[in-house]
Amino acid sequence: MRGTFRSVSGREAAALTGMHAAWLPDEAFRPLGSRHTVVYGQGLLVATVLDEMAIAGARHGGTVRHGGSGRDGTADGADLVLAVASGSTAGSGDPEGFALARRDGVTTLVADAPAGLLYGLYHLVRLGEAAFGPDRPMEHHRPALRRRMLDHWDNVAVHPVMGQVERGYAGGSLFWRDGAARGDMARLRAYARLLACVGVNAVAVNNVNVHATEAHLLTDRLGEVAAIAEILRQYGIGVHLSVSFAAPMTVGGLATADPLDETVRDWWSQATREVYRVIPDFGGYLVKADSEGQPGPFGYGRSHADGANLLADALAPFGGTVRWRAFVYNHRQDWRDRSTDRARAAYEHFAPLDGQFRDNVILQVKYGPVDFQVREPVSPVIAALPHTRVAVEIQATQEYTGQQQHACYLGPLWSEVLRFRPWGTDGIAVADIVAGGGLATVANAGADDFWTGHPLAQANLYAAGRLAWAPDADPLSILDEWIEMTFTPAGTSDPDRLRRVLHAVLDESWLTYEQYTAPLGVGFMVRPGHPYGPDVDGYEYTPWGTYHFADRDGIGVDRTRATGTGYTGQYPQPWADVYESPDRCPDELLLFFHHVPYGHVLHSGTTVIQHIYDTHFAGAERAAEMRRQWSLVADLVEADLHIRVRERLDEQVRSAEEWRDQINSYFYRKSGVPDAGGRRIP
Ligand code: GCV
Repeated sequence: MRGTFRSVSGREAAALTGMHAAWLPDEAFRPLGSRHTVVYGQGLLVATVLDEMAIAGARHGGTVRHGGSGRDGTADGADLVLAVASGSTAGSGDPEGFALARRDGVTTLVADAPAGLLYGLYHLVRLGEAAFGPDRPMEHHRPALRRRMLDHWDNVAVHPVMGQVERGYAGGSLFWRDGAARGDMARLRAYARLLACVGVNAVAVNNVNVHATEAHLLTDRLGEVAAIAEILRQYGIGVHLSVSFAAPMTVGGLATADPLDETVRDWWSQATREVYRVIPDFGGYLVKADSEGQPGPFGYGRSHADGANLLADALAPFGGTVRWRAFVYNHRQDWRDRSTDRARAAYEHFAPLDGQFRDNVILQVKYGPVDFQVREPVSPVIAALPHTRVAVEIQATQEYTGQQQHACYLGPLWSEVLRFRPWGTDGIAVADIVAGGGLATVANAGADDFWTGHPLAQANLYAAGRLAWAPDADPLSILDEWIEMTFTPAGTSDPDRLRRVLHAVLDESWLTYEQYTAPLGVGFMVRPGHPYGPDVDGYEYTPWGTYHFADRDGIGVDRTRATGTGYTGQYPQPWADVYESPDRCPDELLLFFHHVPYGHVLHSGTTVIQHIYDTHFAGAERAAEMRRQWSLVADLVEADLHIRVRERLDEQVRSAEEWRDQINSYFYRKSGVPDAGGRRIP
């Protein structure tokens, strides 16, 4: 018996015209699709596995047979067995895990539950022919992080300032268009499949800034969310909604949203009951409260624990989770006020609340204390709430890292964050702390034909999923995987050249971006509002709390306990002392923690001012070299993809030169110190 072909109906295929494959092109399925496969198990996700295999088989000459619900039959001449084994011979002990072995010419993948079978299938695709070579001893696989989420900052109605997708650089939204559901289910399915392939199991379908239209997704527009859930469910992905704390008033007509008010508690209970009636496997709520103008419990003199617990209590009977964001700070700061430090805010708000949150609350913390900069220290909040489930939030949408105009592979940055050990080398890593809360990634995909605007930005989406599954994976190996799964180099006339060039463009692109933008962890220096391109003083005299304090003598923010804002004291040892000391502080974070003279000598042996000049000249040169490299593969990738990347690299080179010249000129004029290399500074 074959699975029903749900994946491609004629109408849906037509809707996909013009869209480019991301990872998982047809070719990637050849090794599996040319085999004789038997699938055991039942349920929605097993049907998805059967679909995948049936389509691959039809394309590549193999066969697929559904062997029934239990694995009591034999392989029966099959050379690939995919089985859900209840009672677990798989032994991964995890509904998302699987075991894999090869013996006597048969590759066998066994999962405890259907989700594991689906993830195992994509694992086999990644292995390709290697899954069908010599015998393989049994290997067990399971995700390190339970919750692997994508947060879409998509608006339903086009926002007058932020547009269809807040900080979106990939065309429109995959979910919404001009106030209505987009309704492009074929594309949604294709997207869900890409996400399942990298292990994503949760998606929030609307922006954390919940505007008037979007507030109704919770109530009278719930059906539109259910339609999305219907597709995502087929790939093991649970739908979440961003909700407004003021919903009881704005959509419920109550006079208050006070979390301790009984009518408010009843309202949330009723609304949530209805959500689960319509979407029984609904994941939960995501909340941005008391932040950048969003309503929250402070308005009623209540704490964030009161606020989060209100929603947690409404969700608990149904097994749902509330993800409460820790991104809370005063965005109306007086720049003259040197006692307020935005970096301190999240810790000050949330650390004292440890132990007060319900079990189904996850505190979602941005990886750095400020805002997704190219370089920040890891947020001390992650280590400050031992009795609270914590998730770390990263940003695939490149708001501050080149807005998908610049190639900037962020896998190495995220890997550093996940491996960071807040208590020093003998302590546990961030990835261990967030094992239960997980990784939440602000999404970077949209309605763009290449999914992510810059086709190479797909690598960030891919890496976000894979790092959530395996936080200790080498980000460059993940890049290898993405290259193989996306470009199938073996099918081109020069696989090695293609692989080499993609690595040459992407491997160090994060560090290159860091080189030509704000130096040594000081951050920002971008145009206010959109924040693209250089503007050294753009944020300096604004209320946003993001300052560099450059004057004629030096630069940087003194966040020490001895003479500064005291932020270093939010870290446990050894970091509290390492960051406190300008001599021990890592070079790349020096200006985040210290205000130093331009002549301060870094560990690298160069002065701060010379470092600024050197890195900015080098960064712009490296951008030019990325463009040169890309020109070497015009014959190896699709023409329109090559052109799109080339255009973006042209912009990257232009922008990097602009950054170089503005930053170098600014600091030359401030300091009066000439470049030791005698290079031209305009
Ligand atoms: C969704 C930054 C962005 C905002 C974003 C906010 C957040 O400030 O510029 O667009 O709002 O982060 O993470 O909530």
